[in-house]
Amino acid sequence: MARPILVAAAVAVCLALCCTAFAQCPTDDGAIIARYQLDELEGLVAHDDVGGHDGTLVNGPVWDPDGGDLCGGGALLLDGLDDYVDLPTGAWDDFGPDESFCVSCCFCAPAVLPGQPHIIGRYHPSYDGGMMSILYGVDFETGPDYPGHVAFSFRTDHGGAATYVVSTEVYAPGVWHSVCAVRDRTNDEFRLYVDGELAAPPHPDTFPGDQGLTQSHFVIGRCGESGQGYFEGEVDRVVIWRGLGPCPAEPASWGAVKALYR
Ligand SMILES: [Ca+2]
Ligand SMILES: [Ca+2]
Repeated sequence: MARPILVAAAVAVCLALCCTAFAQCPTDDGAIIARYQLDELEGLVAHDDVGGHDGTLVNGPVWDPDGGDLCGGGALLLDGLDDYVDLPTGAWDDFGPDESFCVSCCFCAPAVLPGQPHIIGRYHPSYDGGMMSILYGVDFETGPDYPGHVAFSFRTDHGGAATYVVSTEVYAPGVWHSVCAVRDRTNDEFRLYVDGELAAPPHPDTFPGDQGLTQSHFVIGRCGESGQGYFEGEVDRVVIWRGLGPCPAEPASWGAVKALYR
């Protein structure tokens, strides 16, 4: 009985706080292969206005035409229980072993979330084809937890452990944040940007050069096909780039990264 009230409260918090919050939105530099503005008013389709790889709403996400940050035009509210958006399977989002890619999104959570909430997830139960995630909070099975931190995790199916790039800082709930997660195979490093700034030191990419990111597919709001790690809150403007997107590698251009956000 209390759930609709909580969801309504979450919307109210986001609406009250997010519109006045500092917020940035990635621009469209680079080779975008999919872009979800999440501006729909109704229905079960999240349209990809670049690549046509439309997503499907599952288990009742709610369109919020008045939501969204400076990306504007509305956002999608996920309940943190079972809501997600399934993006299409297929080769459209496969990345070769030496191919760079970038995934960005905007999010606003009603609170610091427990567990391992996935804003973006990509995971196949067999681990075949690798995995990646953008997380608002990390709960490691062993070792310290990082509630309220933003993290980027990645692995191929080579059998080793996943790499986690965890933000140095905690990012407050109730306000919008933008995230860019980059696998840079030119410089062999992973980079994580939050609100237009490098959020952690670049992490070496030591995965073997014979495996990329294949088979699994992107999902908004949970850990890929695992049915775990649901995100609660609003998500806006999910963009997937082939290449470095708006996040070039050279330290001298990190200021330019911020300039690329509006
Ligand atoms: Ca939007
Ligand atoms: Ca639901």
